[in-house]
Amino acid sequence: MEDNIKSLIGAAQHIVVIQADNPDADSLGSALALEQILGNLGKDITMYCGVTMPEYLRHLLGWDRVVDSLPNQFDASIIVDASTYTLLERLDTAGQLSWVKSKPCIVLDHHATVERPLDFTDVQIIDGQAASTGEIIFTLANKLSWTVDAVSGGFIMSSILGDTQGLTNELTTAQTYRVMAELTDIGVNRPALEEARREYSKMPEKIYRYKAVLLARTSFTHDTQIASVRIPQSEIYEFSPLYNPAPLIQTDMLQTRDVALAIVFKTYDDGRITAALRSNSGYPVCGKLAESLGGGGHAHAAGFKVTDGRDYDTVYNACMKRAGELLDELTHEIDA
Ligand SMILES: [Mn+2]
Repeated sequence: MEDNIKSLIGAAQHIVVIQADNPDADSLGSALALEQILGNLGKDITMYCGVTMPEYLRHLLGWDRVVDSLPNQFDASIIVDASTYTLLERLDTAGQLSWVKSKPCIVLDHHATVERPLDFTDVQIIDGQAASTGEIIFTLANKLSWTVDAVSGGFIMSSILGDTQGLTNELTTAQTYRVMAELTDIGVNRPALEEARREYSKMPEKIYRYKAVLLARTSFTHDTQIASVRIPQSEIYEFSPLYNPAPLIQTDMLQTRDVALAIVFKTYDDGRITAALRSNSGYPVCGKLAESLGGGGHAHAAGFKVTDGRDYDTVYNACMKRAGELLDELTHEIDA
């Protein structure tokens, strides 16, 4: 597998590194690390993502070199942190997925099970044990004797810290700590990375005051097990460009005693309703709840979108009813 990658990269001069339509610190850190590592080998690298890099990722210097259209000419591509068609819709819609398909393509990912897996690529390294795609790149670089310097190492460490939420979640393994130690040895400074990240995620005063409004508006229902809030379109337009309102309060909701599930509804003037669902460990209800309303996701993080004209009260009541049932089922399982 590594030998295939070595020969594909060796034969290519201009390589496109592709992020899926949900960029995060892992995908961007992986793209920037590959840009640095392969750039040092004399390759020309273009970083692509169909979606604009969100504000909170802009501490990763070089984010502004990511473009949203493929170059006319390239020799090979590397897709990072994704291995599904579902997350490459922008590329498909732009009519450019066929360009990717017509040339050698490498996938580096750590999502073990995905819907609609990519089936046209030449080599795939999909390691479900790796905490992040950055960790896979570090291992690959060592095997192929590609030099990881403090710059590319910093991007790799950022990708690991992003997906493991600072080495705190279950993705973190002993190997993750080993990679962190080796990155530290080559000069990567974690405190400096953390400081840069904090600086870029600071909120403006206007958002600080808006957070108080959302906290006051939060309802606690179902014996305080469910925290929820509604954000209307006027507020989305006013505040979203400065800060994403859901993460602004969802963490605090989940840090409130007895709360199992945190729901942020957004309602739009055209009737569209969306909901972001997050739950505490021990309450794996988000995916099922989202599915019951036509959405999807993971056990502890999911979402849904309603566009069929049902009004807010109807959707809210259906969501709360199903959420209550799912939480009660869990409680009963624990009792039994
Ligand atoms: Mn990842």
